[in-house]
Amino acid sequence: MKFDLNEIKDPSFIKDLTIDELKDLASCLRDFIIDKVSKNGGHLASNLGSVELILGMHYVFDCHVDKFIFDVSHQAYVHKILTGRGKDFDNLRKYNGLSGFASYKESSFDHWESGHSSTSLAAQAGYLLTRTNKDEKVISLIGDASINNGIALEALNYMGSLKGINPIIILNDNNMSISPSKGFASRSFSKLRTSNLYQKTNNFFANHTPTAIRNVFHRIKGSIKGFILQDNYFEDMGFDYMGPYDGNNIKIVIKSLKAAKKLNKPCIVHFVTKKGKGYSFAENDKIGLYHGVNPFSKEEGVKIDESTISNSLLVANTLLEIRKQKEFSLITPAMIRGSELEEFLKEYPSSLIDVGINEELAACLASSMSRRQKVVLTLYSTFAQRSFDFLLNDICRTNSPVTILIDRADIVPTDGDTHQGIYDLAMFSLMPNVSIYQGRNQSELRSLIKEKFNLSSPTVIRYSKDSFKKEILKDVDVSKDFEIVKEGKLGLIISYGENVDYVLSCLDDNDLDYTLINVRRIKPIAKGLIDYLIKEDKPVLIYENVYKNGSLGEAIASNLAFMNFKNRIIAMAIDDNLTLPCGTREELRTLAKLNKDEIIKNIKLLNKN
Ligand SMILES: Cc1ncc(C[n+]2csc(CCOP(=O)(O)OP(=O)(O)O)c2C)c(N)n1
Repeated sequence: MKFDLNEIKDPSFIKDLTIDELKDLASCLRDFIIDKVSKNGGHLASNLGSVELILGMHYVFDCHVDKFIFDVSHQAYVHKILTGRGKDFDNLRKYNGLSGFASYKESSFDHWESGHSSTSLAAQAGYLLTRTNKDEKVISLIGDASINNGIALEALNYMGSLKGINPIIILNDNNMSISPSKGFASRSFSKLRTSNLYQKTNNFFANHTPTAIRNVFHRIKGSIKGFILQDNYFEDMGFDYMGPYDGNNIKIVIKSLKAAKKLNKPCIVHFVTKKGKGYSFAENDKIGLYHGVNPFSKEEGVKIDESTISNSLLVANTLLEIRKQKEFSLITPAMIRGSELEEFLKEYPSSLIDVGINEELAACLASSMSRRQKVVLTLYSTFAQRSFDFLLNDICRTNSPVTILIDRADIVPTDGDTHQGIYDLAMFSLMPNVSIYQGRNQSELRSLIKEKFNLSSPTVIRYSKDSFKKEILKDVDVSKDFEIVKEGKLGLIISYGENVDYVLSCLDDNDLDYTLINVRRIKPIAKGLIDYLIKEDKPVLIYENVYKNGSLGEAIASNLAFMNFKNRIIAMAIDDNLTLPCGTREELRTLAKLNKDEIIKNIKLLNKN
């Protein structure tokens, strides 16, 4: 049977389908997802792996009454299609297009938007505590890596102790985060998963037996489970545990979800799925290449562009260079793939610590380890927010010499407002003892990492999610905190990172006679910069791609105000309350009034009486 997924307006129709028709629908959904993601990029493997689970949720529960909560919500494409958004997939992750995550704006069937991992169980508790219709079920879908994060475990612990709220948690266990999952719990799942006899018996009973026999099995199952698996921490936390079941078998999924629905107790239904199911390249992927992808050829699979190099890889290569000379530990929270640390892992496996999706743990660990050895911590700007207290209280307050590498800083294209790198500067700006750097290009970035590596205080080095043509890198003298890129008579323009050359091209193309300053140290404000501005005594414009509160512009303006500076100061940054959706960097700069037209407009204002 064929389905036109663009025509689906409401998921209710699936309740009338036979198992064979549901299998056809699953296959159609997979083809559709592979096709659309190959054209637009997006989260591929997680969506392919969870097709039957989400079909099962919509089959067994009623999304008009019940609330579905997707963890991260990177795997919610099937839910989007079934709730009427199939027709919008040509604009997936484009400006004004469909978000790659659940979105309140997009649909009244999306009850939790996060983009950040492991919040679904807390959200589920919130919905259950505020429920007025006692027939409403609240069901969360969470991956095996995300359930091991601190907040997820806190929510489990909390919900397990509550009477009468009966959460249903669907655990989607593919033994993968982006790369293979980490930690004790992952080993414990793996014990559950690989107890083949147990799983096969489970699936057999879920699939074949009438309810009465299944109930008998359910009763004796505890002792089999105890014998084979010894313990199960979900049960210790107050949940009824069901599974593990084959989560890519729609018949089994439906039967087990129906059983969970009837149970009326807090329960976890554990499904084992195949990440990337239905697309052989993704099924065979061991490193997470198909977790999130850029557009690619369906026939050839994802190809790595050898002519360019991302900032992430450049940083990883620089760390390898340093590691060859000097021992240090490198901590990453589940981002071996995103931070391109595969080579580092291969060369120095015992120096690379992957703590799973636990940014708080990563930062706290970095602080204590740094008391005895050199530590580098890599974090995406947006996920660094999760570790705010540990960065502030444990690393910066204590002046611990941790090098913190902030990837995906500044405006981030395509992922939307949950993944922007525009807040970390404000966050670090208020922390004591920390120095914050950014390089104008890859040569500068590499030199900054090498030069600032041995500082005895917390050091942040930011870089964007960008790739550049491969070229021979130069050693740049970064001992000066700022450099004059070009001199002009009418005023002074200050920027940092790749924005320096963005502004430079704007000045050159329009013959604007202004001095351009590349700042390498953002905090404390580059040594000598304020004195230089006072001495020059000209209007100043500061151009950044971060949130205005806590920006360099704000810091320079307040410093100059204290010095009784009389010239005009304009700070171009992202205004309060503006969040940046999906789009190219240029589209987002335009939305934030930070494109070249706006730069020119503001430069003209500098000298206006
Ligand atoms: C706080 C936070 N850290 C990191 C990420 C990046 N991230 C997105 S999905 C993902 C892996 C999730 O693994 P799992 O929960 O097992 O789901 P799967 O994708 O395997 O289905 C990671 C690390 C994130 N979204 N949020």
